Amino acid sequence: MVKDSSRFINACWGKPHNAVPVWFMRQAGRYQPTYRQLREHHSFLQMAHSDTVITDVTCRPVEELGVDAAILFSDIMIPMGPMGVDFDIQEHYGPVIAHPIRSGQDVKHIKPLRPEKSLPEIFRSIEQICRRIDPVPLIGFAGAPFTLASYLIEGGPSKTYTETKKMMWEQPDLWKELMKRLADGVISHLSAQIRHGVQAVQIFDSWIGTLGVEDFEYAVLPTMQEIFSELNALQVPTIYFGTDNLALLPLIKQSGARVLSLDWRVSLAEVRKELGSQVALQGNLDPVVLLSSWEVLARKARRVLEDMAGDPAYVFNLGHGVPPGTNPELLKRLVDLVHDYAPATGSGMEI
Ligand code: 1CP
Repeated sequence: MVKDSSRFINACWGKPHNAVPVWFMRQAGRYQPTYRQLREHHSFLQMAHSDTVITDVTCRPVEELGVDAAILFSDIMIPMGPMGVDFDIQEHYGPVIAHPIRSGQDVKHIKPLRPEKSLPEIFRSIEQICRRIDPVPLIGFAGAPFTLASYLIEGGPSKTYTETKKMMWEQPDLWKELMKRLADGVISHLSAQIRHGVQAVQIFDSWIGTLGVEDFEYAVLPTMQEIFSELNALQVPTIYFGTDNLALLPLIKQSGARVLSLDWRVSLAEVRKELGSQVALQGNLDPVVLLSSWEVLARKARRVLEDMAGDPAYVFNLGHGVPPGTNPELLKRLVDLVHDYAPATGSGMEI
């Protein structure tokens, strides 16, 4: 089969292409021996601020696995540093905030982001990556305001999001102000990534599923609509990722994102029926099957592909990130299985 380097972008727009495109969240990370070697000598933050490391770690999955897109090696927390938040990323745990944000004073300290000025290494890397993997596209990303706020307010990973919800309910004006400052940072960061060459952007709202429908509608949706309306004007596909968010999907569709990235708890075929053909879908293999046998993995992957067979507006991915213990060989076989699956047919499709 002829390699179609634009199949990921075409699928985002629902345009014809010659095989189902595939990439993986966390395709750069701990499951790779080369990543673990680099990590032995550098902290995560050192790696995420070195242009040569960012470039190399971002490009490897394209070169080693044959995925249809690269995703920038960075973290949703990286822009928080120049916005005035003191944090660290701890091994096997995640972000830890030195002074969790709880008061009006704390929120006032969150500064506007001037991305090219404060994170020049990221933009140098984007240019290097685009040259190195051309014509394969690079996906830029940012954390969504809600998920970022959950780290800033809780001070780290959380299961209950108690302080976050309390601020949202008890101090709605402060919450709005925090959402606004974070949304401005997201828009500046993603617009700058697009200016420097990324061909699509994904916004990670990993923990949005903790919210009830009413809270999402009033406390988050308007912010997401503003972000996607600004970004859609830049003419690149916009992807909105969340987990455990089935009940929110009709509202999430109203966010304006071009592509919805969903987890394994939903049936993509059902979601397609429910939401219609106005959005593209991405997902949704349970990442834990990567830790099972090839037979189980292949069966579960084919099941996802069957759900979306013949749908041109579909990108294969996991429902969340690649788990650290994954065998890279299995991931490579999975890429081949997706590409060899019956082509995404439809009228006018080149096969
Ligand atoms: O110790 C290490 O080596 C760090 C592990 C690691 C890595 C490889 C962290 C810490 N971040 C990353 C990279 C990363 N983070 C990418 C790279 C690009 C790729 O996908 O290949 C991306 C897109 C992210 C985004 C990110 N960071 C999200 C959204 C996606 C998701 O996984 O839900 C979130 C929630 C974070 C916070 C974060 N950073 C790191 C960890 C372990 C976490 C999660 C902590 C938690 O469970 O709350």
